[in-house]
Amino acid sequence: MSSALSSLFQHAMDNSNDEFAQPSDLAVLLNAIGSAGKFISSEINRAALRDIFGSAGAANVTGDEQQKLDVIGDNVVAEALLSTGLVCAMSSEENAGMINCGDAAVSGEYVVVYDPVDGSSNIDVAAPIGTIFGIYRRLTEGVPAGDADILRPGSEMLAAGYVLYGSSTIFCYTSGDGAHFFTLDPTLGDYLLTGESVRSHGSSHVYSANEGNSGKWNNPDLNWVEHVKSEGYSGRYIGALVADFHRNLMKGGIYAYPGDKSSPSGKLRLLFECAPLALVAEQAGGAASDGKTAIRDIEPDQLHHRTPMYIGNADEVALLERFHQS
Ligand code: AFP
Repeated sequence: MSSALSSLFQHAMDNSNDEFAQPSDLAVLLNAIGSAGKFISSEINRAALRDIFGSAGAANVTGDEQQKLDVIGDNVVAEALLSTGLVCAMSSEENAGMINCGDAAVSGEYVVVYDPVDGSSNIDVAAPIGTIFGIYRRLTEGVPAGDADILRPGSEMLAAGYVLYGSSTIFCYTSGDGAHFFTLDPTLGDYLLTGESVRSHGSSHVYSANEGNSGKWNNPDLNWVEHVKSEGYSGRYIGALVADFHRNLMKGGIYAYPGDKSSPSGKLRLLFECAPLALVAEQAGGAASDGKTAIRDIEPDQLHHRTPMYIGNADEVALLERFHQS
């Protein structure tokens, strides 16, 4: 059993299961992401001092302006994962196609999808951002991993989580047996257990949405938001999914990013953002839906597949779905 000061690595060693090729693989993969997270955390803390604020001067594949830290974070996570030799395929929000995994494309057992710096428009104003990841076991054998290994629903994910860079740095993971939280002790340089099998907070009448877009929303979402406001809900919107999600998990609430008249599939990316957080939400007793279908049941048709998402307290997600039923 984990003690109160269990490290991330030790905890992951104890939480492996038969779906991993080797008992230590989960710990090795999470340790790699955690190491990248420490580096990103340190870079963020000193971003203004090191002139790594602001735009990298290009847009990513889905048209979002890339920040310098998006590029740094993307490379750091990829390098950390490649160094494990366990990863046969990777894809991130910042890359159009799969990332080259070299020899491990044939021999590696795992596929990792990630958003290295979620909410990157928050960087320049020292507001919270995060890294999101999901891990699958590969399907193919003896050939370089390809689309069949990576274009899969979240229901097939073995593990997922995020690193939140806020007033402290939090590492969250699930391997299908609860959602566990660790806090980075900057003095020790280690993530220490601060919440095991955490349960999503009960409803506390909070919604997180970019209501500035409501002029383009469809009736189900307009009716829902009018309803929650008439019930006296509070609005809380940080503008970084990881931070909004984490806040609502701990304090109760629902995050909503609907599709709308100009973007029917919304903004969020299924593989890099939605499916991993949906697994965490479900493991904490919450839920995630596109309004009708559970997020983890959606089959991606491309790496950058977008979907509307409503995620958080299960009762709040069920209420939202009732507005989408007709
Ligand atoms: P980036 O990862 O490109 O910074 O996008 C962040 C994000 O996908 C998600 O974290 C936010 O909740 C959402 O965008 C904010 O979008 P709006 O600015 O449209 O509210």
